[in-house]
Amino acid sequence: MLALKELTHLIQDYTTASPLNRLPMRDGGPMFDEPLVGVADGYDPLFAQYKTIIGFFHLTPLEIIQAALDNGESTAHLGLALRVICWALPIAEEVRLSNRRENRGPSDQWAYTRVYGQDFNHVLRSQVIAWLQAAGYLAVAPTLSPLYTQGPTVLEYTSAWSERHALYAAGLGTFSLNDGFITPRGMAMRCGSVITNLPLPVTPRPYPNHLANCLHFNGGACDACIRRCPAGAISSGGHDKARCAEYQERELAPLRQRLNLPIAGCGLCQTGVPCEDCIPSHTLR
Ligand code: B12
Ligand code: SF4
Ligand code: SF4
Repeated sequence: MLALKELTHLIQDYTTASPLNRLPMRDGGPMFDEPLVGVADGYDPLFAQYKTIIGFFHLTPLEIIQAALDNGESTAHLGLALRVICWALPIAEEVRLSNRRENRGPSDQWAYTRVYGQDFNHVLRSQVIAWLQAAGYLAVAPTLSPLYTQGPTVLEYTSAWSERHALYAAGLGTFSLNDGFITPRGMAMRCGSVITNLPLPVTPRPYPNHLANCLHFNGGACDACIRRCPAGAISSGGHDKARCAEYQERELAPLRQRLNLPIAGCGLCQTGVPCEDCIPSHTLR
């Protein structure tokens, strides 16, 4: 049986070695450092709560894996276990440093990581599925499932499977003032997940609440991301998603055209801030 340690090494080694995890520039370095890996119990009551916290359209791991089985088959196929394998891909230093220097929109490296990094993340999802299936287990990546939707078809600026909420369940970090997810390797990261019936040990959730890693909520009086946001989309009241999305759509159009990218993300609130590459409360103690 595939053990968690073995699977973690497979994910980490694959990320480190993959030529797809490289910036598409001359002598381009890696987009992501070695990933963090965690495992949530697919039956954790949190997933049912997400139907209230996020919306009724948000799917549970059981709903996703059931839909992947032939219609009418029972969940006896699952055996006793239902697990959500989650990872965070910390954005590499070169990319983060380049974005730190910007103040109106992303660096070229950050913009490439949004698109090519997400392509790599999809390849990693498929690879994790292949390893699990080769070991004889069921495996589905929620965001590759036909059930997955995002944007106006569910509710504007949300989705039927929030990767960050899965990571929260797996103990990989917490949310923050600006909505970004802060892992032990910081907020500058992309993330993914795969649901399986491989009975892996569930990783502990060490954080007292869903905002614990953000200095703003634990005595640090931090407003760094408020000051970093060129759109004025972050305030002490939180993150204005519409303002953030509209800014990216409107102001990043010339950059998208110049780099020939279908989409670009600004990410200034994720770089040049105390939570960029660590849990800030821990470093300030
Ligand atoms: C829609 C979307 C957007 C929208 C809305 C973002 C949002 N905050 O939801 C827009 C276009 C604005 C956006 C922008 C960006 N995005 Co985006 N986006 C998504 C997408 C497709 C879905 C997000 C979703 O479903 N959200 C659900 C809502 C409900 O989440 P929420 O409002 O943040 O959650 C709050 C509540 O749940 C609340 N809460 C209240 N009570 C409770 C109780 C409990 C127990 C818990 C757990 C939570 C909770 O806490 C949360 C924070 O306030 C995901 C991919 C995916 N499928 O997950 C990527 C994703 C969230 N985006 C990502 C990134 C990188 C970005 C950008 C940095 C752009 C870029 N690439 O440079 C910016 C960052 C903006 C920001 N400050 O958040 C990453 C996250 C990285 C990170 N460190 O958090 C994701 C996960 C993509 C990926 N696969 O890695 N994005
Ligand atoms: S910059 Fe400060 S306030 Fe903003 S998310 Fe990070 S720790 Fe929280
Ligand atoms: S909130 Fe949106 S617009 Fe503001 S810095 Fe973050 S990604 Fe950029």
